[in-house]
Amino acid sequence: MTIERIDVDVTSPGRNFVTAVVTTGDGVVGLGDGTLNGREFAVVSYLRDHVAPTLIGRDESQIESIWQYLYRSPYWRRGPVTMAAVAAIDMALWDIAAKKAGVPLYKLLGGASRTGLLSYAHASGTTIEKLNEAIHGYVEQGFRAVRIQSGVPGLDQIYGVHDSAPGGKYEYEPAGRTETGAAMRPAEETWDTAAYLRHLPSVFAAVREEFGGDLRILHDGHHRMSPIEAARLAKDIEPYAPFWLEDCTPGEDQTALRLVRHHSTTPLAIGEVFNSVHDYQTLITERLIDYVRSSATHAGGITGLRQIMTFAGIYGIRSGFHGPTDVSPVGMAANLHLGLALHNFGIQEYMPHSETTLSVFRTSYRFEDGLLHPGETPGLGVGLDREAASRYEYQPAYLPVNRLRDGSVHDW
Ligand code: EZ4
Ligand code: CO
Repeated sequence: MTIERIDVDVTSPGRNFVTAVVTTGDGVVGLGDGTLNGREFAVVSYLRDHVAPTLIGRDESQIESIWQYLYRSPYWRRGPVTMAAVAAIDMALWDIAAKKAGVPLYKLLGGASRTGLLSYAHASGTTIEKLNEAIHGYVEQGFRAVRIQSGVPGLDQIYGVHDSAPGGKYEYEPAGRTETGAAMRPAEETWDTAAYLRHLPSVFAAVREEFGGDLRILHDGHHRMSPIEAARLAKDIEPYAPFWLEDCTPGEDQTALRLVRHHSTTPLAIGEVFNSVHDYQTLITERLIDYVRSSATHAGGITGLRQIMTFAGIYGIRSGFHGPTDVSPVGMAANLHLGLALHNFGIQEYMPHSETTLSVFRTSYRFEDGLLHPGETPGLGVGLDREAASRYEYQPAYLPVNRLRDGSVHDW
C-alpha cells in the first residue's frame, strides 16, 4: 500500500503538542510525535511544507528507506527541527506497520527483553523537608527511583522546583505561559552556580538519611556547570551513590566530560537536546557517559534512537530516555516499545501527563510497581481523539530564560 495523506495536528490540552497523522490507501492511520517545546510551528512547517508533499504515494512499509530519504536527501542534515519532523514520520510508519501486523510495536523491534521498564519520577521541593515529602509520595506510588531537585538558599525560583500541590499532585509543566499579548516572552530566572554547588551535597545527604540505600536517586544539572564545577559536584555527591548526574555541562561540548570523568565515579547521563548518533560519537567511544538521554521524539524517531542505542551497546552504555510532559503520549509510547525490546535498557523517565492531555491522547501503557509497560494494543497503542484535540487551541509557551545575577545570559 501507499501513503495517501499526512495531516499535522497541533493541539494544546494542558500543553502544546505536534502530531503527524499518516493515513494509508487502505485506511490505516499511524501517529507520530514531533513536539519541540517552544518551537512547535517550526516543525509543523517543516512537515507540512517540505516533507508531506514528498511522501504521498510512497510505500509506507519502507520505513528505513524513508528515514534515509528524509535524513540524507535534503542536503541540510540534523538539527532539532529536522529531526523532530523525521521522528514524527518515522513513529507513524512504525505504528502503521505494527497495526498491520496486529502486534504491539515492541514485537516488531525484537520482542520483549524484560517484563517492565524501571521508571523514575520527578520529586522536587523548595526546602529539603518539602522535597522529602514529595519523595515519600512517589515511593508510596511504587517508584523505586526519583529525580531530586531542590530550592537553593538565596535563589527565588529554580526551573523544575515546585512544592507538591495539596492532594498529592506533583506535576509541573516545563513551559510556562507569561506576559501575554504583543510582549509574549519567556519568563526569566536568576541563577548562581556557587550557591547551588554549596547546597546540593546537603540535599543528597538528607535524602539518603531519610530513605536509606535502596532508593535510586537521580539529579539534573540542566547544563549549567562548567567542566571544573561539574567535576566538583560529581565528586561531592559521590558518597551518596547517585544513580546518575544528568546534563552537568552544556551538551554540545563533548570533551568537557573528560574532566568530570577524571575526578569522579558518579555515573553521567546526557543527551536530551541531542538529535543524532553523531552527537554521541566522542561520548560513547571514550566512554564518557553511562546513560543516553535522548527520546524518540527528538532523535529521529524509533529508527534514529535505535541507531544510537546499537552504537551505545557496543560500549556497555544504557538508555535513560527523556520522558517529560513535552514528549507527547505518542512519543512516550515509542520510547517504551523500544525500551522493552532493547538489550541495553537502563531506566525510563516518567512525568505523567495531565488528565486533560490524556483525555485527548488515549494511552494503553501502564505503570505498576515501579515499572512501565507499553501494553498489548497493536501499534504504538495511543489513540488521538482529533475532535477533542481541535477544541484545544495552541497557546504560546516557553521554557524560562536563565541569567546570572549580573544579568548575563547563562547556559541551560
Ligand atoms: O527541560 O523537557 O530531564 N528533563 C528535563 C526537562 C526539559 C524539558 C525541555 O523541554 O530536563 O524538564
Ligand atoms: Co533533563
